[in-house]
Order: sequence, then C-alpha cells, then structure tokens
Amino acid sequence: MIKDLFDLSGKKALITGGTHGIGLAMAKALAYAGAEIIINGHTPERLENAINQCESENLRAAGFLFDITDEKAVFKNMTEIADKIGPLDILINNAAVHKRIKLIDYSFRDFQEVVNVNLNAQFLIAREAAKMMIPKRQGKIINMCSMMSELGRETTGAYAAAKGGLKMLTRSMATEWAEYNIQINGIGPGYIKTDATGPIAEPGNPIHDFIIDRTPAGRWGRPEDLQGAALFLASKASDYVNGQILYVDGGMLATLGKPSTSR
Ligand code: GCO
Repeated sequence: MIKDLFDLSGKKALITGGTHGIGLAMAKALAYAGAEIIINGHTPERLENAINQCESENLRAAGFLFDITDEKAVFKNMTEIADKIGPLDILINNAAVHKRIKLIDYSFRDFQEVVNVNLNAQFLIAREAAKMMIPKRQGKIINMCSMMSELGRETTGAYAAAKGGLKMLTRSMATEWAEYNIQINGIGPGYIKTDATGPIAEPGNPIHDFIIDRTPAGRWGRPEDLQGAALFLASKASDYVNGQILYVDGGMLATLGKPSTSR
C-alpha cells in the first residue's frame, strides 16, 4: 500500500555515530517512522544524552558504546545486537572524523586515521550487517558520503580520499549484495551546520560565505534536511534503488555557482 511505503514498523536500525548532529537527526527520523533504533557512539556522555533525548520523545532507542575501527569490538557488539535485539534490517554507516590539514602538512598517522574511520570501518560494519541481512534476503545499507565524494577542497584531502572510496565501496556492495534483496546506497550531505563543520559554518568566516555563493539554495543545510533522504533509502520506497548516492546539497553539485553580487 502506498501509505505504508515509508513505514518502518518492526524494523531494527543501527546508526553509527548517531549521538548528535546528522546521525541523531536521521536516527530520530527512522524511529518516528516506527523503527527500533540502535545508536552507536564512542563518547559515553554523548550516547547517554542521545538515548535520553529519544526516550523523552517516546522513541525506542538502545545505545551501544564501541569503537567502529576496533574489529574485535565491532564483532562483539554486532553479535550482541543480533542476540539481544535481533538481526539488523537497516544500517546507516554515519560515523566519521574530519581533520582539515593541507596535504603537504598531513602526518601519515593522521591520514591513516581519517581513512580508517571514514572508509575501512565503514566496510567492517557493513560486512557484519550484511551477514545478518543475507540470510533474511532483506536489508538496507546507507553509507554517508559527502560533497567530498565528488569534489576537493583544500585541507580536506584525506577526508575526500575516504569519502570518494566510500562512494565506490557503496557501488561495490550493491554489485555483490543486491541479489540478496539488500539495497545499498549513499547519502551525500552538502554543507550542513553541525559540530563537524562548526568553525567554517559561522557567518563571517570566508568559507561560510563562499559556500553560500556555491549553493543555489543560498543557505547552509540543517541536520533535519537529511531526514527525508534517510527515510526514503531505509524504506520500501527505495526497494529498486541500488548503488546510488543521493546528494542533499541545496543544488551545489548542479552548478558552478554565481557571484555574491548577483544575489
Ligand atoms: C569542509 C566540509 C566538508 C564536508 C561537508 C560537505 O571542510 O569542506 O567539512 O568536508 O564533508 O559537509 O559534505
């Protein structure tokens, strides 16, 4: 039934890095659509705060504190999720780290950390989720890509390398897992005002104003702007969509932009 296209009743959804910002906004969207949400974080206070927020809104939420780059911890916690809550129906691979440093100054250690969190760990979590979904012949995996899956910006080289790789990993997952009725897609946020973009998202910061010029919508995005895309890719509405990156960017990727004088 059309009215049920976006109904997630009975679904179990894991959102990594879901304790704040875009991750928490998407987690709430799935919960309001009926899903039982599982929020992963690696900061105890933030995880507790996120669960308290969900409970205050009468949303079913469980918290799992683990480092997504620790293979043993991932295996232990994904097994516990399956045993205690049930096999996952939906995964939003959202956890990320960002270090804005010019490549010439990037330490190898920092570069490795950014790629490890933003790409390697995404594979690790998705592989464990797919192991739960394949036997059920049903599942939804959403990998959080970025404008940096398509574009460079100075000081974001490590992040772009990882997010570009995540775009291709998404397509590769679709290639291998779509036959099990698992839909694997990505969401590419534009410039969204969050803790992660904090310093550059402040009016008066040259990058803030540059982004406004480069965004046809003429504004920075809000975490809530991602909720519709997350719900679409987590629901029956996207059962024949696979390997796609849905950019929620206010039109940024559609244009060269226009000089601020024309606004
Ligand atoms: C930056 C931003 C980007 C983010 C943005 C676009 O420093 O340019 O943080 O790297 O990914 O949200 O997706």
